[in-house]
Amino acid sequence: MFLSRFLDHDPARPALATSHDATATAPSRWLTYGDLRARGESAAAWLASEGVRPGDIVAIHLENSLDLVDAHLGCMALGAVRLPLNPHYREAELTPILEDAAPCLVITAAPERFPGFRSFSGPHPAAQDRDGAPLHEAPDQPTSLPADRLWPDRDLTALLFTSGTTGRPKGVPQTFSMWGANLDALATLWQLSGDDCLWLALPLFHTHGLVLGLHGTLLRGSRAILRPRFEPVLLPGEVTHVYGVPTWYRRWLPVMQADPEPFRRLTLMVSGSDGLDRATSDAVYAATGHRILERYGMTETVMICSNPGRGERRAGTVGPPVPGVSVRLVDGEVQVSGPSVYSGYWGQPLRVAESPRSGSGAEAPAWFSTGDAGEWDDAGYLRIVGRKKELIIVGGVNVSPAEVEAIYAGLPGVREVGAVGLPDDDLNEVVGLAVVVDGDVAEALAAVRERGQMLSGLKRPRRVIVLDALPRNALGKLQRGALKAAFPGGSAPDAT
Ligand code: MCA
Ligand code: AMP
Repeated sequence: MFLSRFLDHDPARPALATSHDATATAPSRWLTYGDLRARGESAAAWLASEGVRPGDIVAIHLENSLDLVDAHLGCMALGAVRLPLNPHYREAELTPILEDAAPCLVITAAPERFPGFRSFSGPHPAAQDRDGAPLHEAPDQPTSLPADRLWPDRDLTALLFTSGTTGRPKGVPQTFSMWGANLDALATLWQLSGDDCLWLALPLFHTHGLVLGLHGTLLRGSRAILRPRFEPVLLPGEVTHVYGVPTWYRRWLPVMQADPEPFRRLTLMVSGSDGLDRATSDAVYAATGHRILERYGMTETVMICSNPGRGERRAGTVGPPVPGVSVRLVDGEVQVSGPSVYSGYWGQPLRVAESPRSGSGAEAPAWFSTGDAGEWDDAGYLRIVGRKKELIIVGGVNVSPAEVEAIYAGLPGVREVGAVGLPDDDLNEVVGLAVVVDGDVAEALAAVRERGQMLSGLKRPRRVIVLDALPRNALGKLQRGALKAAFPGGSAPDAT
């Protein structure tokens, strides 16, 4: 159903452009739906020739690019399960994911980073250069599979790893059925149409970019301009929609204020993945006349709540529940149920089987606890007021304090460390690290700095302080609120 809707679009319809030129006013070439289908089938033939079978897990370790899209389409056409990997990740961050998911193949531009894995670095037969011209012909490669082996109807389509609070990332199986109803509900709520053109600079290894951005576009038959990464540039005239994180809008603000026209003519600006501050929302509104649409979701649930496309958007709230999703607050914690909620972490027992069911009867929902603290306003819009889970969100990227702390375990000269999120005007939060030193402070701090290189940039501590001891309660549990307050300019103690 999900795939057939993509396959049924008019093959001549423009679908995707990749733009590497930040100043380009319009993409030089659009790939059509027919092109994407052909590229997917060609990539599937290549994957099959590499021994990949339907249901196998294929890791995709590439920056946003046409190669990346080809890899996704190829897996979809063959029925393989995609494992998107964050190319910023260092070895220590990739290892647990590779151990848990055990992909049969890694598609990467850096095969030396995957010793022990069968990886592929060159362009496969469908790969093309930046302007869409073929990079090479591969007459020896099979270029097609029989039609009955293509685009199989398999529900499990991707594994997205998300920061676990234990420090070990957890794989969330993603199914087309989780995505379908949710994306359709959002399309109605946001008044999306096949004529939209999305500026897609979100990384395609998260739900936000992959599911809402790429798959939302392909499902509706609209268009996207894929960018390698976010830069606060003026938008090409064709763009109608932007999905971004709060950091983007703050970085864009001076550009919008200097030249608001390209932003005024947009139809929709969406912010999610973290809370958007009122000042940025108001400043964007003043500059462009657009009230940014805030919505709230998770890898485990797709989108939970959203402000409407038409109707009142309330800044500082994430809106009412998305149609089809049930949301309740239990002791202030947001809980969710519905068809878009995942059914269990990869390699762990099914969540439904172990969750207490509320109500009675087989139809009663199993509620998923998000770890986010919320409250309803008088119009039934949800406000996210904090987190009950130990999580730091840096520029929309989740960072588990436990994962950061584990990196420093056993470091000579360092007795213990504690990681917290500190407020940041650009990234919302950055990681702060408190260190208890054994011996020479300068040496210990140099070692801490060096060890930090084992983490990707956004997870790396930006502020480091030395303390005599970490604040702990009588049971020895780290008091993260008190630890935050120990940083100069740190925030007051909170629930974490
Ligand atoms: C950049 N770095 C990263 C990432 N991006 N590290 C880990 N993960 C990343 N995603 C590293 C770079 O390698 C660099 O390291 C350092 O951070 C600073 O890079 P810089 O180029 O300055 O960063 P940037 O390009 O300015 O990126 C910041 C950004 C971008 C614009 C905020 O990360 C971004 O677009 N984030 C969106 C994230 C997102 O899509 N989140 C959705 C997940 P070094 O110093 O070593 O060079 S949440 C989700 O999906 C749920 C469902 C939801 O609700 O949306
Ligand atoms: P992830 O696990 O990467 O999908 O991140 C999901 C988490 O991001 C949620 O549990 C929230 O803590 C946070 N989040 C997503 N959207 C919002 C939002 N609009 N406001 C506040 N937090 C958000």
